[in-house]
Amino acid sequence: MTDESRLAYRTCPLCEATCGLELTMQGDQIARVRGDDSDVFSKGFICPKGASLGLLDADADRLRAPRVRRDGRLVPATWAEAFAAADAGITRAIQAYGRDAVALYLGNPTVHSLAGGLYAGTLRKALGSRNVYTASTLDQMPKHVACGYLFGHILSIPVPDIDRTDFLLILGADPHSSNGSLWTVPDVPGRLRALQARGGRVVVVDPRCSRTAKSADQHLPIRPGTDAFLLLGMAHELFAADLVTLGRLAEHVTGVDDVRALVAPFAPEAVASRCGIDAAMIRELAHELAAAPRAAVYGRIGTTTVLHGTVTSWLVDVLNVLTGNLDRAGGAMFPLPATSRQGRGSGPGFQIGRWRSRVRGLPEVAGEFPAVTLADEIETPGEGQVRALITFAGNPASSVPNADRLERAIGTLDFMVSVDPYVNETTRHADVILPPPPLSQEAHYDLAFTNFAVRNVANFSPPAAPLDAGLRDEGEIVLRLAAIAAGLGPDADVVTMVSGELRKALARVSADETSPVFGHSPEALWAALSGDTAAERQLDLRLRTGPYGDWFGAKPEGLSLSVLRENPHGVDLGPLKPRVPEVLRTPSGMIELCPEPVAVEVRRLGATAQPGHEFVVVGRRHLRSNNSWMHNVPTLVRGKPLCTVAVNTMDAKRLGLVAGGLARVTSRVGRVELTVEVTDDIAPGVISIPHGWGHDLPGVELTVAREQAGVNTNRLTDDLSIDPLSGTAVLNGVPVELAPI
Ligand SMILES: Nc1nc2c(c(=O)[nH]1)N[C@H]1C(S)=C(S)[C@@H](COP(=O)(O)OP(=O)(O)OC[C@H]3O[C@@H](n4cnc5c(=O)[nH]c(N)nc54)[C@H](O)[C@@H]3O)O[C@H]1N2
Ligand SMILES: Nc1nc2c(c(=O)[nH]1)N[C@H]1C(S)=C(S)[C@@H](COP(=O)(O)OP(=O)(O)OC[C@H]3O[C@@H](n4cnc5c(=O)[nH]c(N)nc54)[C@H](O)[C@@H]3O)O[C@H]1N2
Ligand code: SF4
Ligand SMILES: [Mo]
Repeated sequence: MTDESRLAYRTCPLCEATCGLELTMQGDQIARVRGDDSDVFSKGFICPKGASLGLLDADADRLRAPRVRRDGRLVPATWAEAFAAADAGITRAIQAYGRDAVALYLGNPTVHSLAGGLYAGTLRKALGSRNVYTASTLDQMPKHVACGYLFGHILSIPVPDIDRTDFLLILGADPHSSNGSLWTVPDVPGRLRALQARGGRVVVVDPRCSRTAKSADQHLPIRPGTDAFLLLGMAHELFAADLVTLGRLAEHVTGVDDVRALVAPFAPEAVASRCGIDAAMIRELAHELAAAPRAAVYGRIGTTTVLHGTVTSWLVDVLNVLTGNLDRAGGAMFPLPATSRQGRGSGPGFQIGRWRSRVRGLPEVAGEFPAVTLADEIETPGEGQVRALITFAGNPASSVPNADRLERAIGTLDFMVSVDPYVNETTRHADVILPPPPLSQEAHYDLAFTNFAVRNVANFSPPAAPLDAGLRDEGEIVLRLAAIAAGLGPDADVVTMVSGELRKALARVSADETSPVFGHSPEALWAALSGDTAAERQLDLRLRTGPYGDWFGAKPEGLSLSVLRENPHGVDLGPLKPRVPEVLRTPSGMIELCPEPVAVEVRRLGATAQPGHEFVVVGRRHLRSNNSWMHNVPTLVRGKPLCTVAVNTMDAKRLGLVAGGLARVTSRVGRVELTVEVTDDIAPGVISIPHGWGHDLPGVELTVAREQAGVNTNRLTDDLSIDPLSGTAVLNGVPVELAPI
């Protein structure tokens, strides 16, 4: 190592907050990580995960060469051998059984990288299989469906304008721990404090008194899975007390009277016993929301990964609309990312079920099937049975309900290839593992989370260090898999392939009369693009033709990749601005407040019986953990074990459970045994277990994580239990039995 050190700036890709990091590079290694005080968005904020980027990159268990299975063992191989093996396995499966026999699972980190943002779609298209699965149906798909119906596009998701609001109602989210989700908001704690300091109020609805709930002005414990009832009661009260004020949106909303009729059976008295919040409180909350000058309702994991996820997610924005808070400063607003195209105010709208899954007949949503049904498609014989699997940045054996069953199913596949840096619970079953480079060696631009950012910003991070000899750029790895899936073989010229795609895109924009470069010659555009790689040139095109772009010279002050390179701390594009009606893509050009598929579910909800389980399990997140894959960083897992079952004090006493002792938790599908934490922070009848643990399976090569293995809570969650509209797994509110050991 040399003494010479230099600073490099980059956007943290580990969670949705997109903090700016300042890396001190010692040679090509990260010697120190700090929050970038000059970052236009995060202004120096950092969390323990971002601070561990150097350790993550240097992790000794990170694969630095591909692995290929030989005689049953995963052994190091050259890239040529690995791609040849991938080609043989995928081509054989397609030729023998057809394209649907090859399933694709796209995991959470695919939305945190340029490789995923630009090329996951290329891989999907090249594969042409209906068996596409992603983490979305373990997460936010209900929000996509609700917003698809309401606003016409699955990415038109409003976010609370935290810096200007006076009242924030948070349901089923703990942004103090998660740093925000579908809400890109670096330094949530600081911004919430500022909200309170200017006289605003924060109310948190959560069965657990989370870190966010502790910092809030009010915490309302709710029975898991019942937020829909609370929100229906609030909507009922808004109508009953004549508090509905659409404001500027009045001429852009249809279906308000239909919603009034739909919520009629859900008076606060009728829903109180369902959600465990009393009627007077529900009324008060509705009045407070209506009275606040500027307010926003926000729901996350506890409102999506539940039985009525789509209805609940829809209600969140129904309340924003009914109180006149949608699309106004300080309310719930639509960001306008630098790489987006502004719309025309209407479009084809949104639908689900254009095709159905083979075994359970579940509807396609956004082109994919529910992750919970992957095991069915692998296990059930017949035409179209899944025989091979590609995983890209996913750990489904850890993340998907009824994990034991999915694990067994994955073990029976003819072939599996994974793009992943680790040999973990999932990839231990792979025949080929293709590792991406350390994060600091990749260029980064946040294509996904700028869609949900509370300020419009743009940051580009060039690689902080050159690619290690022996590694491949992740984009190239994914493109090569796409070429293999397309039948072009393992040695296809992928650079020419993407250049061809880029030239087609240039031809399209220059022929599109709504594009700012309509009529330009594609050749001239091609010559004007900058970027060291095809990915960077693609990014340059999107930035330059985007809403803040330089439009290839027409707006000389506008954005381009070169401008972002000159501004390593990012470019601030200002606070969010109203976007209705331009943002809408519904056929009517209106906000369609009462979509019939959602209304059907609401009517059904009224008729459901009150379940009588003694215990239900919910999840939680910890600042030092990140889903299933960051437990191999010693500084993050040091100290008290994070994977425990939290039990209410009274429940513990009654069952004879003691802090630090062991409990057995049993559900319809499985059983786990883990350490008990006794606390008043969780409501009686509810227990909480974090996900992403259980690293002690045979063959897992995670030395540190193995020491603090924990158990996989998805051995309890039930693959038969889903939100009917979105197919999203029920991860919160799962009935279980609890007993001491
Ligand atoms: N019970 C329960 N289950 C849950 C949840 C819950 O709250 N409760 N949460 C759900 C949610 S919200 C989500 S998003 C899913 C997440 O579940 P998954 O989509 O399975 O993703 P992760 O657990 O984040 O695992 C990421 C995988 O990508 C690999 N990886 C990390 N970085 C990179 C990279 O840069 N490139 C590549 N190619 N690979 C990389 C890791 O080694 C790991 O294998 O889990 C879901 N499962
Ligand atoms: N540190 C850290 N940050 C992360 C992640 C991580 O694993 N660790 N994962 C990232 C990912 S993939 C995602 S999707 C986001 C998720 O971001 P968040 O949604 O903020 O996730 P959680 O921290 O799990 O908070 C969910 C809260 O919902 C509560 N809850 C459970 N069931 C219910 C219910 O029925 N009703 C209500 N009202 N509340 C309920 C839980 O008690 C919990 O406090 O976080 C992201 N950020
Ligand atoms: S909050 Fe998220 S983006 Fe910010 S440093 Fe932590 S992991 Fe990175
Ligand atoms: Mo997630």
